Amino acid sequence: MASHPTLKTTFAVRSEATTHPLTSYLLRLMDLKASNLCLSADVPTARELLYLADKIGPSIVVLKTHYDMVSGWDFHPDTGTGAKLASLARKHGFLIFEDRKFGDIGHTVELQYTGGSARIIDWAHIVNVNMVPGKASVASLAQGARRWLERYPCEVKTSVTVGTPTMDQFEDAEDAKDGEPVTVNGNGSNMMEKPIYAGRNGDGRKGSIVSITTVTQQYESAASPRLTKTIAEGDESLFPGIEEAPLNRGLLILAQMSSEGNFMTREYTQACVEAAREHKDFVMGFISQEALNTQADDDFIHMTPGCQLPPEDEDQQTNGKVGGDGQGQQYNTPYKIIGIAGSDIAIVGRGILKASDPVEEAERYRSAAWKAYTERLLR
Ligand code: S5P
Repeated sequence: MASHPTLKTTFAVRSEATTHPLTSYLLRLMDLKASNLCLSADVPTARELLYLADKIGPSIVVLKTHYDMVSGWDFHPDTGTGAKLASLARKHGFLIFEDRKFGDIGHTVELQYTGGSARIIDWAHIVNVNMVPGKASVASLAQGARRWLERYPCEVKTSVTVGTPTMDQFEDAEDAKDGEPVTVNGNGSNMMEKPIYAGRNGDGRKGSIVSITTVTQQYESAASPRLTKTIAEGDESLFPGIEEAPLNRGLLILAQMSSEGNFMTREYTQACVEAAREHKDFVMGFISQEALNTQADDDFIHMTPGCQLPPEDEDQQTNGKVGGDGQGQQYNTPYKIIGIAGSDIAIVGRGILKASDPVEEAERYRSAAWKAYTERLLR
């Protein structure tokens, strides 16, 4: 690991220096939560994923998903699993990183990122790319994110609810014909109600309303105050002390891997760094095993998987390597990854997920990774 000023600079100061809005936000979140931990939530069902995100959310700054290993994933854009994760992310203050490792030609990866049933870009703040096909995949993902952001201000969010009417709705709908829409609200959102009557009385007057279908259309602007508003105290659905994450999306380039005998050469890693420098407005940094900032103005963030702690009574400092999983995965301690190799965020999956108390274990990892960072600053 080459020596670089970012290794000795606090996350708070780095958050002010970086030009990437999402990197800046993440660094502030890290400082606020005293956490540089990412949970790799590799669980088989959507129910477990949402449960873990809610329970472990307070300890982490990034939640990493593999949506394609999750059964029961609900693809509904407004009420599905992605949307639910996004609301837990707002509640606990973490970013969602879909570990999709896009690895195809540019045109294909752009469509995989922005389209399909999963519509990854809608709910994942961060994704990553396996750059083996070449730098064009990075350029195409950047283009996809740019186009998505440009479309966003005009996007109409439509939600439909069906329910029994309230007194107000009853009065509003009094004069309407059966099934005919009535506009009842015009302040920025359009709300249309279609009253359905049980039948007509003998005198030609309408019978009682049995259901009201409410169609709400909201136009969310990128310049909306939602983005700059500091979260009001007492609102439990929003993490206090910081505004909501910006809409800007971010990319991590898979520059090095944790698996034994992988084929990522030094030349490949160097090409990843060059691609990152060419797309600084979109690339946040790397999935790597060490810090890769070398030029004076490099301010990339590094996230490192292959992380486990030895059992509680063992000294992690004398034991940088902690074995593997028998399937090629290799593990190092947070001390080695953050303190020695200079990475910023430790990614932990089974080390936490397989513990008898994953919530408590996540705190043990958070505290070890944070200690490794604070000690690195002083060393
Ligand atoms: O080099 C890598 C890159 C990644 S993103 N090695 C990895 O293990 N990962 C991912 O990190 C992997 O796909 C898995 O989701 C997680 C590690 O999980 P763990 O259970 O071994 O901690």
